[in-house]
Amino acid sequence: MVSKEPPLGQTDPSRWRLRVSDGGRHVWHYLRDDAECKAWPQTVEDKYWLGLATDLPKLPKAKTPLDAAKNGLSFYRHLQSSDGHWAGEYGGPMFLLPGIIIGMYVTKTPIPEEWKIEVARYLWNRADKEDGGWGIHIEGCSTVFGTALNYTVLRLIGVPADHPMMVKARGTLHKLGGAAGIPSWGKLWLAILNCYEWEGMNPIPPELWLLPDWLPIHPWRWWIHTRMVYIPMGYLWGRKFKAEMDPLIASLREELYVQPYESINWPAQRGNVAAVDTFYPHTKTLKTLMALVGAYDNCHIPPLRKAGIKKAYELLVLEDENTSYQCLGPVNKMLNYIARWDVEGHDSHAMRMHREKLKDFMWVGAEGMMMTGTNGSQLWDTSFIAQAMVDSGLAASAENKQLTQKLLDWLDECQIRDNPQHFKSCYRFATKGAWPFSTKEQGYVVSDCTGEGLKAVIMLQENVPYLKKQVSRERMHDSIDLLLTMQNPGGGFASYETINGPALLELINPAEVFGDIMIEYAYPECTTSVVTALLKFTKIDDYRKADIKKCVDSAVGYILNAQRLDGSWFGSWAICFTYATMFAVESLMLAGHTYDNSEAIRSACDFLESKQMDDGGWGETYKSCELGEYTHAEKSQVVQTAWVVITLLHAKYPKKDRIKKAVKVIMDRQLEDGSWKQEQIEGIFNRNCAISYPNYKFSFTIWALGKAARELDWKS
Ligand code: LAN
Repeated sequence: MVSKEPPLGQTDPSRWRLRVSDGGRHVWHYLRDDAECKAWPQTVEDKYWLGLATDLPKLPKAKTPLDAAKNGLSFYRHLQSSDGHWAGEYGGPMFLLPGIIIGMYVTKTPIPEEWKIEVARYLWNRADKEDGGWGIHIEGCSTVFGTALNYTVLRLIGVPADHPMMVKARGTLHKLGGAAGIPSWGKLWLAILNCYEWEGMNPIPPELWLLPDWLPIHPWRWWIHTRMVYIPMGYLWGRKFKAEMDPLIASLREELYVQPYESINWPAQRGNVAAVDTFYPHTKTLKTLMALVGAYDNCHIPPLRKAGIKKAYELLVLEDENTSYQCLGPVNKMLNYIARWDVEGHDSHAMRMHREKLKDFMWVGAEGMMMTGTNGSQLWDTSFIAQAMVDSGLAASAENKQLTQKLLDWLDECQIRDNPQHFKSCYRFATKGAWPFSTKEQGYVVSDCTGEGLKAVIMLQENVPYLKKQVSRERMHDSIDLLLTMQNPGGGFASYETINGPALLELINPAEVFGDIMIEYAYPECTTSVVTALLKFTKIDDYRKADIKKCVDSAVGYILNAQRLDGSWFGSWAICFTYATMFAVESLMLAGHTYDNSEAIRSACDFLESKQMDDGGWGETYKSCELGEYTHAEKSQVVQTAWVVITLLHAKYPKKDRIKKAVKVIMDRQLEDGSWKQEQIEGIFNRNCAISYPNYKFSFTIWALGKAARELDWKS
């Protein structure tokens, strides 16, 4: 570490409170007033996430897996929010804070003092111990993308350029070639800040939105995250938006590059992306396309450009309104924010709403304040603990009654009842009957979130006698109807929509740092989640039985097809093979496959067996996702060990001693208060960026322990 103290100091951690409202919306508040602090005491939930001592009692050491599960839950119940869901720190990516800080700076939105202090502390804590730079995510090596942008953030919030931490980070940036070689999304943020010239960027013509919908490359066919980001990008590029010049920006222009700003040949930087940053290099197709679009741009037709800008703006307004200004994710949130400010200035209703909803993305953790990957992972985390509690029998016990009731209330409230307000006009998929990933307000369907939400509700309502059947069959039918429309011709399910564009579109993926982002793909995790939900539903209801059977049969065909020769499934949304294999085996088991009758299950078990570590656990790193090859972690991980225990129990794997050894790993790592320590990062997206799911170390461990307690004989 270059300096012993964070550059702007630290706020008083005892003044932070997480306020939960409106169906899971969570916002951190800093209380300056002593009386207010007293009137609103910190909860265990607040303290836990802030990294403060929770002072929960030591529990008697668990001797059996069931006791360990109970101890786990007796800790984890204290983290339940007042409205019934579980909140959590959804950090990991290191390219999000720059969006919010640059976005607020260029729109002259005041940045609260406590944010500045805690953001600086976060970046200080997260700087690479050796070189002082930042990567694309918290476990990655330093890159130009991470270092140039986070360096910029620190400067914008008031850290001086001669601070030792900045000197070191700048040295690393310059060694990597300076900001000229930043990937295209970084070029965009710097151009918006007026620290990079727009001619240094490949064109993003908003006219694309004027093309007829039937064209195979029309952006409505792209993966939703990609197109929702390229809408405001198109607007801002079309407008050549840039921040008003000031002395700080002038200074950054000199700090970020290895040569004087004025001497940089900007058009030559379009294809300049540092080697450390490149995950998916520009293809020949993209280069040719960019040359053509560049030629068009030189002689573009102004009324057409104007119409493209207008169309992009209309679409982003519809997105804001559909999501109550949360937006699909943090990147389009901030780009939309800037675009709206450009048109409406500071004081419109839209800008006030947008400003309010900035807070949802700012999370304070033990290391400081970060911007999160979405406005939370509320539904996702809550539905797993619900299932873990039912599967382990803990939901039915008297001491968990209140907690379980609140949990169901929240899941009930979270289901989306209608289609989006603006629907076909902005190419949205239906949402009636959906469960989202985070909150109802954010309002997007995700296939597996709907699957997990539905499963959680069915499991609670059918297995916990004291709960009312709050979610009616009609509402479940809405979910079924929706899920059935999400299947792709090959039987698989994608994330937010069906696959709407040709795979060849990947050849024009312009974001060098991500892979597989241009269209939707069928994913084993999404498909298996939907299959298990459908199969659980058929056990309680006959609705659309024949349609469900047909859907499940072809989905199972897809799952079997997606199995690798070594018996594993590749995970796209968490790390990695252990994760996807868990989902796949559960769904195959529900579809009638067993260890005895199914080669697929046996080979999955063989695969997992071959990766068991000496201590009995499993551990893989994010490199598995990047390389497509199982990559052992140095040490086994409780979360991945729990996934495998669940898998092997589903499979009825006969070598019980191996499972028991793994269960012991989870038990041995449990702390005296019933919790588990945070280990390596758990999640991934777009092949190359890791993301944290800190709640997994509770939901899946409790689930594995509870399930093992019920299904294995612990007397012998
Ligand atoms: C997520 C988080 C949840 C995840 C699962 C539900 C786990 C998955 O099974 C389906 C895909 C989904 C919904 C998903 C998609 C991509 C997201 C939204 C993220 C990984 C969280 C952050 C990420 C988003 C793309 C980050 C913003 C960056 C951009 C590249 C726009």
